[in-house]
Amino acid sequence: MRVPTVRRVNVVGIAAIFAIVLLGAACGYSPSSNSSGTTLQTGGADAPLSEEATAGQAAFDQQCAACHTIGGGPLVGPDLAGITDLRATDWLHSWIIDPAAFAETDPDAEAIFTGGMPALGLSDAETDEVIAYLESTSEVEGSSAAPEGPRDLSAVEFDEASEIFFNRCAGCHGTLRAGATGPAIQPEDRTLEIGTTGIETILTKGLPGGMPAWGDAGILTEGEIDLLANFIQLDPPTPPPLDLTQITESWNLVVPVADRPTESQTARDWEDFTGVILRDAGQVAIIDAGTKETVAVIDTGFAVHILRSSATGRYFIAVGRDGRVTMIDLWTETPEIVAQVQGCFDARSVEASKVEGFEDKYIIEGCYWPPQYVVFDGQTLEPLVVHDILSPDINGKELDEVRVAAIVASHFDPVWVMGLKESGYVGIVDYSQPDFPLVKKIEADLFLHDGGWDHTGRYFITAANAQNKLMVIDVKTQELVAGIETGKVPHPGRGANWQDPEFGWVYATTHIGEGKLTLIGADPEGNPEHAWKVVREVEIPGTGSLFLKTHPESQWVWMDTALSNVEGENQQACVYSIEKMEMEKCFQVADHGTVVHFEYNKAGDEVWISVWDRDGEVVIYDDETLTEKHRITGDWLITPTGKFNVFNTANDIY
Ligand code: DHE
Repeated sequence: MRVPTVRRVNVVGIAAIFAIVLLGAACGYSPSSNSSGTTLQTGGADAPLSEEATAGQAAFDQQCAACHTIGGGPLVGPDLAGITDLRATDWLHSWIIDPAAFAETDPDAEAIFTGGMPALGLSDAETDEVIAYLESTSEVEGSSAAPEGPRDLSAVEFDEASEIFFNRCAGCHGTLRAGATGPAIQPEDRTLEIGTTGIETILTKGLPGGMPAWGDAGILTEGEIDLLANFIQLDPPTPPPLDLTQITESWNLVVPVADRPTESQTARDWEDFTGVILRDAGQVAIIDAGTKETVAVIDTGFAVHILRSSATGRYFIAVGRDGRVTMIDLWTETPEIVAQVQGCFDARSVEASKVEGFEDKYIIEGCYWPPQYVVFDGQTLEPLVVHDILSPDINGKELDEVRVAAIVASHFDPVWVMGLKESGYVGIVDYSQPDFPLVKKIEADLFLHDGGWDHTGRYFITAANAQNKLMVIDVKTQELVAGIETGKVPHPGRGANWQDPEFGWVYATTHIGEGKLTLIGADPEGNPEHAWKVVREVEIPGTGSLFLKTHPESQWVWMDTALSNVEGENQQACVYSIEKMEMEKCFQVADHGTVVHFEYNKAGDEVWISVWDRDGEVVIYDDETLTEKHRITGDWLITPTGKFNVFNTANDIY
């Protein structure tokens, strides 16, 4: 029997982050279940199992045991002891094959379907084997003990657990655990009901829908899992605020402007430098895309997330998960840090002022925590202002946490445009006004995440990924123009723009939750009948992708299959042909790690790809022939993720 495999993460973060998106859809958690226990048991009948039941047991252990026990009490899903006495075989079959679809046709299924249990992808035969195994356990009695609640944590343990939560969980579940990309995991609505054993099992084994197996992957120790399992059943600590005075205290002007060169000191083409994030090393490598030489490896701080370029390209600005912003000067002989500051405790986005007259003048940082944005001087990072962004969401629901997601800078107006994740608004900050106010909040949809410009730079397109939509904002008129369903959890990165032979200009995204490239018409003037509608859907192997990229000079669109749950499939890249309007090919980039994120060189004739692993690589392909041209390796190349070419990033070429 073929049992679909659940790939385990091997680098900190990958599915750790994105696939966790699907955690909410991972298991059939039945809140009405009242039988519970403390021991994890996945079987129990003494009689020898039939061949069918034996195969079913293997499938159960692999696909179901993270959520269900048989006689051990509920985990995320109910204890399945005696389930075959309760439900007919046909009923169970339909439920296991696709609970959501079954719930639409069967009232009993509808009554218990919480949206939690996913279709596991089992064939009819495999499903029958699982049912045969469940039948073989029909003598086992369910446990009725109450879930084991949390133990008291000492102050030291609580602090340690808070830190683990912040590093591993807060990105998806929110600092206050109210959910966003992942589901809410607050004590009252989830974790107390699951109990310590259940949570430990989930943290160790992951969930079929994508929650990473932190324990099995060797990322969290048993001790850390114990701490975390108890911690998330206790009320979350209120994270501290960070005001302008504190931010200013963190400011370190390493090289004053007067001491910096007034023209470039390097003989290299610094506009063709590519910054490579070395995520777990807390570093950024600067590589000369022309010679492929590593020009500098710079310590920037904890889990650097992205780089952006100042308008002229002279400065790289890095932002890390610790909220630290680092400014790197590329005009010195060797690139070096000229200023650093911490505007948030947790952050993912940073951007520069880009409109004419404001080049290299200001920098904005969007915080995950506290709910605020901070504006800095664009030469020194001196903090200028902090603005609170906490507000009710677009439906009027009061919130305790609103995170700044993607930020883009207009090339036409002195504004930054940013997704306000939990509240579902897109905010517009006018940096030509004193005090850098949030001048407009446009209703979009909930849980805004990443996004970028259309080919004209007039429309900001951002994923409301919990709604499976791309939202289109006309930044000129400051209005929402469309919300388009594209597939399961769209994840455009900044997206990709090109001219489709049939539909003219399009913008595209791949998806975290399914193997699909979706193109939407993005030419409201030339092709109004197709504008902001899905015009093409192309299947990608695997079950999820993170990033895609193209270039005005290219005839290809590159994308990863990083979230595939098929062994090895996460190590390939796929290339879509713009001319042929179909997938050209997918091929293996590495035999280790996870292949992720694409960037072009300045000329647009090479594509750079990261192999995200402790033994990381950056693999460079000739964009015309699609053949490998160069492979950068080395002990220092630890967990490369995002790559940002100076010219392309400063000019928003994607
Ligand atoms: Fe990212 C962009 C948030 C996990 C690599 N990521 C972004 C942006 C946001 C974001 C809001 C858009 C920034 C902008 O344009 O201003 N990312 C988050 C998360 O909340 C999430 C899901 C969980 C977390 O805890 O961080 C997350 N991101 C990841 C990863 O696991 C990745 C693959 C590796 C890493 O760094 O941890 C990752 N994110 C990236 C990259 C970009 C990015 C490379 C920029 C793409 C681009 O081409 O611009």
